[in-house]
Amino acid sequence: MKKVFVLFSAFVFIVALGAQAGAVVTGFVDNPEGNSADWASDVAALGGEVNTNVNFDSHPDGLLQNNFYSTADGVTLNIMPSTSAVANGQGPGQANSWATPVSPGEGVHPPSKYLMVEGGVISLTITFPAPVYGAGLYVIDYFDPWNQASLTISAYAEDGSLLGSYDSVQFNFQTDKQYFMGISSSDGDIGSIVLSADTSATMDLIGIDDIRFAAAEPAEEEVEVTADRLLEFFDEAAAAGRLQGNSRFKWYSKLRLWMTRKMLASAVKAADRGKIRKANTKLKRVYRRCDGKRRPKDFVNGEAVAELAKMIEEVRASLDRDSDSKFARSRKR
Ligand SMILES: [Ca+2]
Ligand SMILES: [Ca+2]
Repeated sequence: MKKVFVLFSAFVFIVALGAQAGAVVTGFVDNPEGNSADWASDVAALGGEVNTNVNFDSHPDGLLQNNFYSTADGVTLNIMPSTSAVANGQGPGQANSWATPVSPGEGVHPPSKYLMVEGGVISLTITFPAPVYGAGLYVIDYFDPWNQASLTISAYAEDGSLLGSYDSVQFNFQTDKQYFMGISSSDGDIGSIVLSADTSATMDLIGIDDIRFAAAEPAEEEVEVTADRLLEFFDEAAAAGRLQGNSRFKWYSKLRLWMTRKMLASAVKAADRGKIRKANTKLKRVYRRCDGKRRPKDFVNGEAVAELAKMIEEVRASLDRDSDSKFARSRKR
């Protein structure tokens, strides 16, 4: 009975570990003078490529056109109130820059086109064509020193489920100072983000500029070197004369090439039969005969020899991974 209990606890532990290994969603809102840099290094570490095109600079003045960026950058914007419009300048420019606490944010917004948001209940939804690792934007001239009108940034998966939601800090960013709010998800599963607030209590006007998002880089095609592929490579290289037996005597050179192939074939056979350790030992033996080191003397040489050695190491590493996962599976049972 005790044993059953121990096994059961181990099972629960493994299940808990599995759950923990899920996506990590992070908000970048708490560091008003450095949120954008924090966000940028986070999405860079995740492998995202940042798009900075959605900056309104080529957008005509006037009402926001939801699909203006949909063709080139794949982004759709939806703003409430819909009377919000693209304007040119430093920002809303509201006067009260003294109510404390004041934050310099990330500096005054350099004059350019931006989205001027009408006050009240507001929301900006940014939808991506394919899920992204993260997104963020600069809010200009935000005023909330008394915590009456916090801004919320939320990320949603493509199916509309909420991934995470983060509130702004309480500061006065007037006049026209920039406050970056960003969000990231380690799974790269953000389908849209929403910035929302109710600024009725503060009669605050804000601007939005420089929307950024980090698309997943196109995945590199990984070709795993298998034991069979290794033998194929050996035969092709030998036939093309790129791999030869290492001897100045022709007959001995042929013999060494043949012996090397025999060792390799026997390793591949062991791997195919699931005899991982045996295969590994044999592969190591071949490796030592083609690794370019003086001792023991290499059996093969030629221009393909370095690649052969590299491939053998790759196959050995993948055999190790296989045996590790098999070991883990047998332990779970
Ligand atoms: Ca701009
Ligand atoms: Ca303002």
